[in-house]
Amino acid sequence: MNPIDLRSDTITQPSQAMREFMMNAEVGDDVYGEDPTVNALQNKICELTGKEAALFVSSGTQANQVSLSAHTEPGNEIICEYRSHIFNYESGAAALLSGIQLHPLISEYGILDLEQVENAIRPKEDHYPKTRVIAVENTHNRWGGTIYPLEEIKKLRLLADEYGLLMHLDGARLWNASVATGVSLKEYASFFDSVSLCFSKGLGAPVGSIVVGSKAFIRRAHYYRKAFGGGMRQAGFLAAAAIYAIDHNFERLVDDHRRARTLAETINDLPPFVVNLRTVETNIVIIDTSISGLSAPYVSEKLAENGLRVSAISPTRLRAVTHLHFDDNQLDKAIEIFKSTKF
Ligand code: TLP
Repeated sequence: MNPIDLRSDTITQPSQAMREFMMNAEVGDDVYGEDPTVNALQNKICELTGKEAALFVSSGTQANQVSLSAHTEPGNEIICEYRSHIFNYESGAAALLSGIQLHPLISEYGILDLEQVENAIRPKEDHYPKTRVIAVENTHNRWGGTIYPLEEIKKLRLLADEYGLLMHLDGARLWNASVATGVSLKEYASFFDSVSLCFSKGLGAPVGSIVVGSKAFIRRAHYYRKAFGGGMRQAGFLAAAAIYAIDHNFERLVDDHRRARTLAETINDLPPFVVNLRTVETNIVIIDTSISGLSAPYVSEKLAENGLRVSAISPTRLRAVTHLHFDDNQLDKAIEIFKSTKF
């Protein structure tokens, strides 16, 4: 039997219907701006987010990094959250590619404290780096798929405006936040200068992300995409998968959220493991193994032996992510494996 794979929502395979849609895509050279399917995707996302312009890119990391480059000059500083993807999981790219530094702030659930942010904004004096951008993540991966409340985003925007700062949203899973809250992508995006979105997470496309913002911002992002080696040619095959994914797999994210909730509640009731249910707002479940005295890598190895794959994201924390291929049947099996595994 194939193992149940909850390491990430990135592991899904394109369905037959998605493959056929990809295969039939009209394509052209996107470096010349001549791929009709890439252009159609970019227009579709502009409509969905209410932004002037969009740029299809190869990955969520590239979407974030072209955005940061387009917003900054070397030596600038970005305020972000300490568990954020741009700080932890992008291979030091902000320093490597843009020559900027990140100023991470400790938070609860990925939601920045306004006073802390205000204190982190540098005085305009030559000893200091220039603070340029406030970056937030919604949903927040390492915090367990938490949603950044719209009211907090609004307050942050007011603060950013007061200090003349830009705002970037790592919205790799903004789809999940939108489906869970009913807040449209457009409404979320309206508070940001740039937003990145991924097609290869819960939406189930094989490759691809996009970044949106003003025309002037996207012009700069376009330069950096090329400079970072991200200019793709007949990329319409991939853009077609993204179009298909939005049309077929966006609304169904509620099912992933429901299954994550059930999984979280069940695991939390099993004596050796703890899930902070406050964090389970979308499709990610973080399981704390510390009370059991067992390490997360050990627990993950034991589960894998019994056919369930999850990732150990720290010595005492496991991550399980629900997705397109994880149905109710698999949910029952996953719970059974958790209950029956001898740790
Ligand atoms: N996250 C991946 C890993 O990198 C951890 C995952 O399995 O969840 N922003 C956020 C919030 C993300 O979670 C990710 C991917 C990215 C950006 C980067 O996307 P890719 O992997 O396409 O570069």
